[in-house]
Amino acid sequence: MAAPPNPEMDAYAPHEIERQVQSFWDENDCFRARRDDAREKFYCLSMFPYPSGSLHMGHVRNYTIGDVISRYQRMLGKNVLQPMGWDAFGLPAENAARAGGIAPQDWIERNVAHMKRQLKRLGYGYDWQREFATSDADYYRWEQWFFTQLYERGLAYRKESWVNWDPVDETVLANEQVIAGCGWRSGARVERRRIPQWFLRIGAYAEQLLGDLEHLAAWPEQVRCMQRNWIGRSRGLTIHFDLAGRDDALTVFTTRPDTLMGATYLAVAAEHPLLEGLLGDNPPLAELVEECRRRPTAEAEAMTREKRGVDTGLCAVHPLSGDLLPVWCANFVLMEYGTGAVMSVPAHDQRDWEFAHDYGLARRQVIRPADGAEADVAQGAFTDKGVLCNSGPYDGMDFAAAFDAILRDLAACEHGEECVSYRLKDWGVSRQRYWGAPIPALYHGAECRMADADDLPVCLPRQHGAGVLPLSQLPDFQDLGSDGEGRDIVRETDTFDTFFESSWYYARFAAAGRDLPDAEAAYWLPVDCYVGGIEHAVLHLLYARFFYKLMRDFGLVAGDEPFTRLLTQGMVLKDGAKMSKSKGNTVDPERYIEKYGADTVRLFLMFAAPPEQALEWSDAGVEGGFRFLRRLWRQVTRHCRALAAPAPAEARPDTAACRDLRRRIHATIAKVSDDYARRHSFNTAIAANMELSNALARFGDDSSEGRKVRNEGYEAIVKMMAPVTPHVMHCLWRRLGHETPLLDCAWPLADKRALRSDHCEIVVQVNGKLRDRLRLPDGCSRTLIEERARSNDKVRRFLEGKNIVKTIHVEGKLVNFVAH
Ligand code: ANZ
Repeated sequence: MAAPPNPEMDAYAPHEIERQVQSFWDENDCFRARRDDAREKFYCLSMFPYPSGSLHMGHVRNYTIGDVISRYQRMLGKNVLQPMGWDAFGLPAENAARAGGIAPQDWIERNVAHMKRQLKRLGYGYDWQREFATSDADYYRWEQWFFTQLYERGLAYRKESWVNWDPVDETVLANEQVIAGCGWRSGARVERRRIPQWFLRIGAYAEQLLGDLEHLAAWPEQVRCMQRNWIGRSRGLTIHFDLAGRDDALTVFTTRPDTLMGATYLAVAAEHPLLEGLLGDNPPLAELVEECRRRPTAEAEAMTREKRGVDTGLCAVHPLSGDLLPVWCANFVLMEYGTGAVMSVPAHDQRDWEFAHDYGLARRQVIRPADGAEADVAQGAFTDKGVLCNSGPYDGMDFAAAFDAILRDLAACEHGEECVSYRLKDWGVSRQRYWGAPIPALYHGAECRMADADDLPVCLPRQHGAGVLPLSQLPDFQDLGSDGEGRDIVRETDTFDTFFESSWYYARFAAAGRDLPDAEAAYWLPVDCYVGGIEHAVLHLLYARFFYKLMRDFGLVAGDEPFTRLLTQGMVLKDGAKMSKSKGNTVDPERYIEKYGADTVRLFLMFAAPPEQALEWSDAGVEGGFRFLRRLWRQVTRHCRALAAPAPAEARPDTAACRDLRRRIHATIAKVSDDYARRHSFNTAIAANMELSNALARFGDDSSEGRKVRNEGYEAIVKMMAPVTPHVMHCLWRRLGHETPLLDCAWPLADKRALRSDHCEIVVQVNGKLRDRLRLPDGCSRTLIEERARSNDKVRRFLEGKNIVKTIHVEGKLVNFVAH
């Protein structure tokens, strides 16, 4: 039964519609996700936002994609979970507090309230029962507990280490937060400092993190490749060089042991412990060490900076030739990689070549090109792998043979062994900030202990206003009196890197309680589809994978990987440039919602580009989206009104046109289903629906048969557009006479019989060239088809004066005349 036409509802009034439909969803608790072991689950997660103030268009795009996927999966009959929360810790809240005199907690709360209202206005189907902010003590309590467990098992440790220090933000920076020697936020020149820091042993999981990338078939190859490079596995040797006149040895790491006979000096990093006893007698060395201390370690910078070095005065003994090699300190050697020391082979490594050139050090060629050509190492290093020369017993060997032979000989004299090195460093999780989760360690004098489980959470003390201080400057937080043995108890004042919170939030969303393991989390995990920006390709996604493996090894979750499928959405551009606050080219989503409604904004974002590609913002495009919805609204309204009256008695159905239209409807269903399911190609799916709606508008048959087909068409469009523009489609579905909410309707299935045609199209070729197409009823004989093809005007011209020597006939498809 069609709903009675309501004159007031006749114009498309998006705001009114959206308000009503959202209250319907709220009142019926439509998005509450409940575990149901009998049903297949689908966990769709979009990267949760930092509550910085208000949503920008990038968020809106991200969350629309996630919502469309969630609603589509629900129509496929799956039990869907789509949660949302807030990544609330981090510097901006602290900075805002300083600038605005407001407590970080209050600033976050205010922003969360505003952004939540915006998300609701956009109609996203989130299970808000599961909402949390990572700054809730109730949230970080569990991760503090987990950290104590990692510590017990040696997977978290404390070590003095060099850090990049931002003197303005007064914080340690990760290498990738140092850009051209300056802090990424403050722009201040970064300094080097040595302080005790907490680390997680991600290095112990490097091999698994690398190997399991191969199983992530539904991740973009680009992201897997970036992770592979970031982990940076290198197979090589560690070689021990005895130091002349001393008892100790210097160990280097090399991936090119084939060049060992060409090593002419060794070089160590400025932070290498070997230098400690030498600085007093060597002022230039002390000066270089001091200079390096002031510079950040960012790898990219170390590669490009001017090469500087000082002779340490030490000599090393070549383990195979017995030659003495000078030991230098050089600013291009990184303490964090390999062993912090290298054997330098100027003839075959460009950095070594330049350094040797600048400091007048020897060069010795030991590799020549495999094709017999000459390499002029006086002009620059020859860095390819080739054939060994000037290398005594190894002459003539290729890289692989030399690797094995030299390894064998070094192993025999206990001067070397095989070694795999990773570029991936253990993850430094300490931050010297206020607005983060406190690290739950205590110091009894010099002894470090973890807080008892009963004493968790270690809560962040509340601070007000402009004077927000790091925890190390809050005596009340730190000083806990003394223990039974008379030692002072002092609390750790570092807080966790905020990547810590985002490494497991997906598991907390899935859980019924606050802690893992949890039966409900076991049901929902892993995330079936994770949607977010490519900028998280390395750090966040690597840490989250690492955490999942840790949790698995503690028996808290099952499986190896947290995210089965990853969808990285493209950027939103304005006039070709990334839309961003710093560029001042943002458009405010709220303004457009105000003007056109949320459905139009959602439609535009899904229509203007496929999810993975960049999307150019266009006011005309938004306007176009609105016009489409308004037109569809009118069409369906008109159609429903027509249905309310009996079909005119004189109207005879145009059977052929009805059949054509049905074919078109079902062909669209098949195409759109494929676009949604296989390719996430929502833009082409929407385009197909637009074309179908045009075809329906043109279809004039008002017989009862014609109305039936038209109705079938509109119902299909409404269902297929439901994930994208759920509010307006919800209402149109009602108007089409349905009680069951659209949200829970089954996705339409293409009727194979309707797809079948009673005509076929035959391509006609002469000598393989297309000359015409024939439309013929099914069931024509071969002879008749060939006869029609031959007598066709466009074909006849090309056959004139020629002999048909052969006719190739592919049934139902093609006729090709071979004629000379
Ligand atoms: C001798 C040699 C000869 C090297 C040659 C290269 C070419 P990947 O492959 O990226 O792992 N290296 C080792 N530790 C280093 C450190 N702490 N700082 C700077 N450089 C370091 O790089 C391994 C190569 O980088 C090693 O192999 C070493 O130089 C250098 F023709 O050893 B090679």
